[in-house]
Amino acid sequence: MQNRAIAQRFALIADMLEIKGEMIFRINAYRRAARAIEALTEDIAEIAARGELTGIPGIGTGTAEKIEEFLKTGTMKVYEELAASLPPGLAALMSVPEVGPKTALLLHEKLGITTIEGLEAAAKAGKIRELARMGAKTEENILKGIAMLRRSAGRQPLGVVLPVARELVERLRGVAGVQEIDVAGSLRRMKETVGDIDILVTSRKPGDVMEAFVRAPHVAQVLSHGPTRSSVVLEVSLQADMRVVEPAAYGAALQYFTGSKEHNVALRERAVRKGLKVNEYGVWRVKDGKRVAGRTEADVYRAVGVPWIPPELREDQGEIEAAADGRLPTLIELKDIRGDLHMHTKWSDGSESAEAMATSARALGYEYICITDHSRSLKMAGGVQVDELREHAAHIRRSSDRLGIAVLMGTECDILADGSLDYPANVLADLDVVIASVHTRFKMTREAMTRRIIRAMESEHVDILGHPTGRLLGQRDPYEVDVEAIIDAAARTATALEINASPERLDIKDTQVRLAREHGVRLAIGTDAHTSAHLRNMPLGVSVARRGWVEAKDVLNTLPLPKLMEALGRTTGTSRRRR
Ligand code: DGT
Ligand code: CA
Ligand code: CA
Ligand code: ZN
Repeated sequence: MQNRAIAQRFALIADMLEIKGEMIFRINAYRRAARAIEALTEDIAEIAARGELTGIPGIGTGTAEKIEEFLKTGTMKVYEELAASLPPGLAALMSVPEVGPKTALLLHEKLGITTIEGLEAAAKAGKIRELARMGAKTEENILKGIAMLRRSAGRQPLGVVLPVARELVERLRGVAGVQEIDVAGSLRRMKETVGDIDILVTSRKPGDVMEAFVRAPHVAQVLSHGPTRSSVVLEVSLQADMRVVEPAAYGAALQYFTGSKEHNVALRERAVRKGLKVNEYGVWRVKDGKRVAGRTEADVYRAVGVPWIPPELREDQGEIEAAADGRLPTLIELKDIRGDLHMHTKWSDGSESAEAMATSARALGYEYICITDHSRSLKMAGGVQVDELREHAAHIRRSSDRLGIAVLMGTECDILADGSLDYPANVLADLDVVIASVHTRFKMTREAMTRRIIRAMESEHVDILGHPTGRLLGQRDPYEVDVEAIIDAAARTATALEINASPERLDIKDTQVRLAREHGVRLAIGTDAHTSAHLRNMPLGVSVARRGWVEAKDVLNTLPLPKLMEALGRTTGTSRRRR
């Protein structure tokens, strides 16, 4: 699939246009197109072959032509021309999280920097602070950005890896002779970033499935090709290993290679105390060397005296003790989710209408959704003015009945620098759901940021704190904030904390989710969809919840609509609040 390559190309074009000071609408057209393509689950070449490119929300005739051109020629003329007109190395500089197009150009023009190493040296030598609008703080942030870039090197976000791995596994499942096949490792545990993909298989014809593996689409390089083990590098710059194991040991191998390593160590210690030995071939009785389990994973756990433990919990965080005591949580599942409470439409920076989002959400089987566009001060994201918001609400109330799904009216209201909200109280009081989020002024002190957010949560109108730490996976660290204080405040003010399911956020993260749950804080899982394809990211949010030991009852949007309204302090959908 060339989806990713095309999306990246569009994002680069947008950055280059920005450097050249092009019109904002032109830049945004490319950014929107890049996002739309990232969100596709289907191969863009197939959509193009059907002549349906402009049917993708966010793709216009101009960007559709560029896609066709890329599919035909492997490049885009506009890209080549822009790249030729700009100094080399700018793209590398822009890959540093703190460096945008304007800064990259400035660094290049004033200091002649063309590489990340050069940038690092200049920051360390204190040369960047001498430039206009830059300071010691900027240098520090650039160094942090470079460190983050290096830290994340070699690991990929779950949301990027999951679709690629699924496609690969489904293809291999279809190979004649294959009996069982699963992913193991961090991917099966749904960890937020994945270092490599581990695949296990049982097959009557191991040679055939190995052959299919090394020849699969999206394999960029074959590292090794053996009878029972092969390794490849995929186009997403990630290694994938596949092992063929005998059926009698499949469960043991799956358990072993799912990890985590720490979980396995703890499980083995428990086994030793029972006179057992666990390895990737089975569970063995020490006194007579007899294999007592290995066929299934459940057998392996049972032999050690505990029930099967969901992979998301296998991090040696007390799950083995909880399992032994019968205290494992009944983890939330995707089917428990009854609606999505966080999404954007054309009214702000989304690409589709509220009706289109509703129709897609209904197809996912949801009972309700809430439209939460950006509030007025967020100009760059098309923030909605008060009178527009009232019109939108009236529009939704009029059209809600014929959509076959309850459409609630809400907002993702900006938390201003002092912790006040971006709409007056009487406007917020008329909405069904108020998400409050920080989108500006990320670089406050920890104390000021914590105070700012807690003040917003103390507003009686705020129901959910959106993407509470502001991080972007592998791109931007969380802002400085006291998450424990936020959790305490959430408990005290009955504000739900969001698990933002957008693949680039996953915010708050698993360990924070667990802490929140232990403090009795309610969670809300929202996709923050900017196009209907993003609504399908809900499973990513559910996996974060599961890794945080969350049950269905801990999550706001598992409630049926009347109960949701009650929890939000409203009587019926689209009515005024009572509290
Ligand atoms: P990753 O790939 O870095 O995201 O993380 P994992 O957990 O997938 O780690 P990986 O791919 O190195 O190994 C897969 C699993 O194999 C790991 O979760 C547990 C198991 N494993 C690997 N090496 C060892 C080891 O030295 N001891 C034990 N007990 N298990 C291991
Ligand atoms: Ca792995
Ligand atoms: Ca591995
Ligand atoms: Zn937001």
